[in-house]
Amino acid sequence: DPDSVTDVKSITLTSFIMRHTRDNNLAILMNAIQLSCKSITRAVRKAGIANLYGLAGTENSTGDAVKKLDLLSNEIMINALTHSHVCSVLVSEENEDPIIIKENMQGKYCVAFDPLDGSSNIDCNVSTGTIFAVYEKKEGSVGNIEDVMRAGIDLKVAGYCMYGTATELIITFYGSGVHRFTLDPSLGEFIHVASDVKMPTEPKKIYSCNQGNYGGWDAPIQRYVDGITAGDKPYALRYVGSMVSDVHRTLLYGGIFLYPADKKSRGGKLRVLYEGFPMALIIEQAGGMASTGMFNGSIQRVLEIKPTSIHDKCPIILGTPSMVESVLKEYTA
Ligand code: P6P
Repeated sequence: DPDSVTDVKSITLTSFIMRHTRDNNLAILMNAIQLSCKSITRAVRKAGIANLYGLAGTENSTGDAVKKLDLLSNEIMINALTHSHVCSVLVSEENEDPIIIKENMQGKYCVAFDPLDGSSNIDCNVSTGTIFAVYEKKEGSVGNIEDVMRAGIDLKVAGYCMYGTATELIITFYGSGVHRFTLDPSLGEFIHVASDVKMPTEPKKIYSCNQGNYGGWDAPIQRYVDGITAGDKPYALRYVGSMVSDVHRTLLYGGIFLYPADKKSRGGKLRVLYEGFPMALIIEQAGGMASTGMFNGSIQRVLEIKPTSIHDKCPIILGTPSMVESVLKEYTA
């Protein structure tokens, strides 16, 4: 694992990884991931011109059948990770079944990812992102689903790339803090911006949720939102509808992001392996908190959930610890 970082400003992600990672395989993995993010950035940013918007099956100017951006992003990720020769199991939001890499191309990592989260927003140019979570294969495993049916506390690496005004990459190595990089398109390099990123101790009073679902939430969640929007100094509501954007703002400004369970879906909407776990690890490593609220009969830390299938869902309440705790207190009120 990377040792604690000192002042490493203005170096690239590649040199950051090489300087701080004793493990050559991790360096190769992070290069495959950053290459994917650069390729997806390019696809996302030229979508309008290259007629990549919209549904699969449309044709571009040369008559080629173009893929929907999220299918293209998925292929980019799968190809880069497969040809890195350091992965054995891949789980993608776009693939029903896990991808087991061929024996002669296997390596020690298992990666769960959402190649283009929030892609329903792409047609109106709202920011989207790639989310990834990395386990090491279990001792002696030949690479199978059991390598990823594990709690989030077993993760080695987690991160996301946000395709916003700038392309930003947030990466955490479990136990070594959160690091922030911004893509310099003229160099094609992710430039190191900050290490050991921490949530602000003076958080902005922002809550982030789909208020439209209020009617289906459990009463404690409704009571919490009623409380923070009452009186003469209510919280501000900020909701992009792209998890990467809403979590990135919460990480940097403070506040709380909630996607609770509701009457229709008791597990909420967000996926454990490639949304809940990576975002929870990043927020916790930055000094925040990530809980499920009441879920399957108990209030759980997101990272301690034991997934039973690769597309499991879980409710998520994450952000500034005092705010998350205020939600949990409503369950015992
Ligand atoms: P809703 C995007 O579709 C996504 O998976 C997350 O990125 C986002 O946080 C959530 O769903 C938005 O869901 O129901 O509010 O549209």
